[in-house]
Amino acid sequence: MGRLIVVSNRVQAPKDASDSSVGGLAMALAAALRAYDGFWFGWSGETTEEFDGQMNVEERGGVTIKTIPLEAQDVDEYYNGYANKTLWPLFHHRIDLTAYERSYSHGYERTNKRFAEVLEPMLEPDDVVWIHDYHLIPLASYLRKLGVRNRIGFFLHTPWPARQLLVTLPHHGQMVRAMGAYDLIGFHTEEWRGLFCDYLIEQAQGKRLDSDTVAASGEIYRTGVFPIGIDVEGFVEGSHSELAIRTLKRMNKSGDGRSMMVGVDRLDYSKGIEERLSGFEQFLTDHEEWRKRVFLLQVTPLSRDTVDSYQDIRERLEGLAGRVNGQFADMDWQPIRYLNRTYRRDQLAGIYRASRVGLVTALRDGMNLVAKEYVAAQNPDDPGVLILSRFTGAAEQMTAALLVNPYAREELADAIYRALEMPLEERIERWQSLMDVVRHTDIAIWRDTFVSELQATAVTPPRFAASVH
Ligand code: GDG
Repeated sequence: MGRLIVVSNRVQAPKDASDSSVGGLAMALAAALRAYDGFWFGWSGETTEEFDGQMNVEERGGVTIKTIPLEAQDVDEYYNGYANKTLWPLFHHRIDLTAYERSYSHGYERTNKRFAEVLEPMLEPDDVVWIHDYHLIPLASYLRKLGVRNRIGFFLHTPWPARQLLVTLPHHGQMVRAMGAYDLIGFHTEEWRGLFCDYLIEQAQGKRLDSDTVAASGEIYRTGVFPIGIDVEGFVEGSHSELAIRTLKRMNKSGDGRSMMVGVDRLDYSKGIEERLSGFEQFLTDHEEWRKRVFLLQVTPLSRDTVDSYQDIRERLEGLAGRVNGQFADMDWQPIRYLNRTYRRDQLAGIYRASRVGLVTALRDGMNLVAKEYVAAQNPDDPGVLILSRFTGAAEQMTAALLVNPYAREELADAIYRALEMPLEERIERWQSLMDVVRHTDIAIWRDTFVSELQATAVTPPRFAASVH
């Protein structure tokens, strides 16, 4: 195949193969770009007064990165606005937090159009273009209008919302029609794909052509399910690194024989951290015998902290953690260690391995990689137990976890009790089955399957250029 061109809002290429400052996704895409000799295009993260067409080009760890700055108004309306205040909450079923501002949608279209105008002249006829995530949904439609005929694929990292919620978005029809410009649209799960097809069939009077394909509004939508995974070997190796072992020892020492539970999430209202703390509070209320014998380490790096709803959730979490600690702590024990900081990947692996229970209680999550990392970091002879929300994409595959409804405080409390009391034999059995899933859906499989399916699609006929307005 020709070159692979990856496009995402932010570009996070690693310095080299051992760079642990970036996530597994960035590592995997960088590896693909090295193999296919393409480049990675996106926003530099910088703001400029007026965009003058100037692009930054650099080589990082064998990958070519091409980025552009955005004007302050674009950052405000496209990134903070439409992406993070409109689409993110809507796609996570939070229409109560969704902002429907016309200026945001204009900024979103304007920025996508700009991305297309900068990208188009750099494309060669055999290039395959892979666009990522909700920031860039209409990008292919703008590329088609500029005459691009290359194969273009899209992967959504978030859930797709239920039709009844999506119709609250002004111009939802226009957004979905623009997706007809893609040759392949990928989701993490059958559930998200099903909701997308349901919209096409019920709302846009579409016709199912086969299990993957729907015709609607004069377009053909080819969909696929590609569950993302982690770099399993890298993570397992990381969990044996010197730093991980040191971290494990440090945690065991500071735990002083108590069982540790862990939560690792960006500070985001979709991650169900409040519900998790409430479930833990309920557990401590129900099981006096466990007080002082267990604690929860909640690692929560701040994210999107210029957005109001993120400041609100931050305040609520601080209040809740303080309240639970105030109520239950003693001079030599505190039930919740709540941290707003990040750790290196190997340190995280050590923390996961030291934890008797991993808590993933998202209220809605495209996949959730923490669930997979937690499993990969465990000691096979004495593994911890994963408690996993039914509302994550990961729950579709990781059925050997203790699956919970995080909205139900008492159910969560019961699951914590069950996890802490679980006999070794059952822990090993569940872990083996989870580890099989994690291994069989790793990040390289995800990436290669998507790229080869995209490559195998028929070349887009020039229909789209005329049909989008
Ligand atoms: C989106 C979708 C989908 C967290 N704290 C630290 C740290 N992290 C890393 C974790 C994990 C990653 O961040 C978070 O990934 P998730 O998948 O859990 O969630 P999102 O950030 O919301 O990701 C999600 C994903 O895209 C991929 O498609 O699964 O559903 O929302 O890798 O380890 N990493 C380090 N230090 C930290 O303190 N190094």
